[in-house]
Amino acid sequence: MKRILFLVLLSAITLVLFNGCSSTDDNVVVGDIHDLNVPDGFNFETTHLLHVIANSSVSGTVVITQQNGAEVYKGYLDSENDGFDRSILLSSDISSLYFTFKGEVLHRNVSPSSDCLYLSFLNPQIDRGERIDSDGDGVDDEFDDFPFDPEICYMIEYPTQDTLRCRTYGTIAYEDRWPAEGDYDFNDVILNYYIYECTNRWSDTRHIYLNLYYSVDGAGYNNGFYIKLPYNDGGVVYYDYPYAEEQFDAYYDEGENANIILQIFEEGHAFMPDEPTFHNTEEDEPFTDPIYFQQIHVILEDSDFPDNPTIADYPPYNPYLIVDQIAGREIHFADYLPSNTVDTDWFGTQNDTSDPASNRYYKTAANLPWGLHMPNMFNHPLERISIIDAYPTFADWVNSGGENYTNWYLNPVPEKVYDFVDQVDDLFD
Ligand SMILES: [Ca+2]
Ligand SMILES: [Ca+2]
Ligand SMILES: [Ca+2]
Ligand SMILES: [Ca+2]
Repeated sequence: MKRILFLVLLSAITLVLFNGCSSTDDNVVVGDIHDLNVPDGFNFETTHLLHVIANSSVSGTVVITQQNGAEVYKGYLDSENDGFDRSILLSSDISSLYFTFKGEVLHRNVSPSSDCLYLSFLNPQIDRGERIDSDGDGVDDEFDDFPFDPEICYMIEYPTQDTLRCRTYGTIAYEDRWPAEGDYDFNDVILNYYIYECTNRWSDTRHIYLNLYYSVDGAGYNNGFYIKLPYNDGGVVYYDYPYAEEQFDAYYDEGENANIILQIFEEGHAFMPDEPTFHNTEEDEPFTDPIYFQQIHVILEDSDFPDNPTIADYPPYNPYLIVDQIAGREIHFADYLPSNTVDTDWFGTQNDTSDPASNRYYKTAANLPWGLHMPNMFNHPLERISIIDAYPTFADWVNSGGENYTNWYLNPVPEKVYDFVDQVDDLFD
């Protein structure tokens, strides 16, 4: 009897050890992107929203910084009215945040699955000398990024500064054969962005400045690029500095929830030289300087931000392609809403499994996307090399539902990616 028990115990221990080993061995080699196990609900997001609720007995500015001191967000804690209550956008590779309020600093660890934080500032330094508020907007000069403009107080940058506290650009990358699957090199169209918003004391956005580069055209199709903003026809939009006026437009979407749409360009090929055929995807071809669209400035007046924001409401908002100038053939990131003028006849055809009735958009049956966003610069895969081959930890990141290898996009196999970041170092300021 004892012997049997011992054997049972031994095999149980062996089983635990074996499983333990195999579950920690998470560098699973996945050779084909179709072999990925994309968890339901995982949409390849490299950023996430964190709802921050903070209180204190006094009012003032809360400054949120990363470990390296780079500022992530600034907003006003109003002790008379609900304190501080905002959802902020975070790069998923940020693991540590500092919240500074009137000299008091609170530290919290965060992960990609953190969605809410409650903070109480119990020891604010009330007497911090003479307070100066030059423009009288209620935010002291010390924290007012626009100390002589009473309409705005804070400047929020997207992406936040990199680890060296330098400005960096985010990357928007597409596969452009939707509703057919492509080769997952994610270099058919790539834009880089640096966007900042200027907000007032109540964190309402009043100005948006968009700095966009059209960096890679590895497409046979002549695609258009658009951005759907979270602001609707409750407000007024003005814009200036449109580059290539004949291509640029800003308008309200049709129908209900008529969000502002920026048409950055209708025909991408018009900006690129005729030769070579593909721009900045093949090593042996000459480099094409990315096209800078000048700074696009959107002025919002009294336009409402959604009460329950989603990630698509934060820069770079909801960017999309219109494929080869075919009206309504839009490509958005996974589960981002299309515009109201999308041609729904494409949904559910070929490899697409979009189903508006179940709020499912722009995913294959295996949950693969047609677009990726990264809050950083990125050396994209060379022509026809799948992202899963170019980035060794991409598969592990996906299989973990985005919890592990959150900076997978910084660690490529050098010979499988285009040497892009170094080449634009001097071009992007
Ligand atoms: Ca002020
Ligand atoms: Ca001000
Ligand atoms: Ca492709
Ligand atoms: Ca390609």
